[in-house]
Order: sequence, then C-alpha cells, then structure tokens
Amino acid sequence: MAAVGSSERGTNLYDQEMAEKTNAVAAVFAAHGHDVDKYVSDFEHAVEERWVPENGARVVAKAWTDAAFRERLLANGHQAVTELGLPMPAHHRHLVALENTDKIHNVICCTLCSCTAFSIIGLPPDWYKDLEYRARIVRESRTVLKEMGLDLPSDVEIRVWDTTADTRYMVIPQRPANTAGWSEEKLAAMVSKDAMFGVALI
Ligand SMILES: [Co+2]
Repeated sequence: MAAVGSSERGTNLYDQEMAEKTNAVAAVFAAHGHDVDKYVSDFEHAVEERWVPENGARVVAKAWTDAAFRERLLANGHQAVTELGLPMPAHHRHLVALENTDKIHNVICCTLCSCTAFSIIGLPPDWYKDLEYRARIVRESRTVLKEMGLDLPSDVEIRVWDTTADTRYMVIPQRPANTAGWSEEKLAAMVSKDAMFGVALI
C-alpha cells in the first residue's frame, strides 16, 4: 500500500481532475455564449490590481488623520470605504472597523473557511486559511500571536472576531507616536496587511 498514496502522485491526480472539471465548466459557459477567457482575465486583473491591501491602508491613514471620517468608519464601514471610491461586493453587507487601543487588540479569523473583506484588506494569506490558525487563534490567541511574532503585554485584552458571509472586519492599528504631521500617503505606506488582520503592529 505504501507507494499508492504518495502525496506527489495524489497532487498530480488532483491537478488533472481539476483541469478536466475546469475545461468542462468552461465548455458549458462557452456553449451559452459567454467569453470565458475574458472573464478569467478580468478576474485575475481584479485580484492583482484592485483587491490589494493598499486600499485598506488608505482607509486606516484617513481614519488616523480625519476625525469625522473615523467616526463614519466606525459607525458604518461599508458606507465609509465606498466614500473613498473603494467598493465592496454586495454580499459583504457590513464592514466592521475594529480600532486597537492601548488596552484592546483585535485580531480576525474565519473559523469556517477563509472569508475576509478582500476588496479592502486583500486576499487571505495562506496562514489565514490554515486549519491550525482558525482553530487555535480562538482558543489560545495570545500564544498564537506570540508564535507569529506579536508578543502583547499581559494587560492588553485580545478580542478575536470570526468573519461571516455578510459581516467582514478590518483592524485599525494604532498610529505610531512619532508620526505627527505626516501626510496620509506617508502614513498609508506604513500600514501592513498583517496589521489590518491583527497579527502585527505598526
Ligand atoms: Co470564510
């Protein structure tokens, strides 16, 4: 039995099956008059050009520098990011902005799968989709964050937010102290994707 289940062989078989399924689905769409290649290239363009964490970084920098925008963002995230020309898919009905403070640190996950506010903070990284992260960040968040390089003081409360189909989250990290007077562009350049997931500080 040993050689039969080798992972390399399994992967090749999986790839082959996926290719067959993909071709079959593409053939059905083509038969109904859809331009499959255009759809795929548009999708790839969206992934690479539009659904990037630079969007969320702009939102964070705006919240840091514009108190009225910050209030609107905390009250209705979806509406506030739309104001900045950053659309979200219709089914992402709610965007909840989670503001870190000296005493509260927020971190996000999707215990069911890998949902994020991807049009704002970017597509989920591999570790976010990992079963181990999804299970352990809820039960032992302090330990998991420490393993990921974020060792929070013991008096900081950690809040873990589990994404759902219609409610997406983004973390608003704390603004570094030595940045008074910085432009929004300069501030935005500091904001990492990890910080908006809550697994890093700035
Ligand atoms: Co999910």
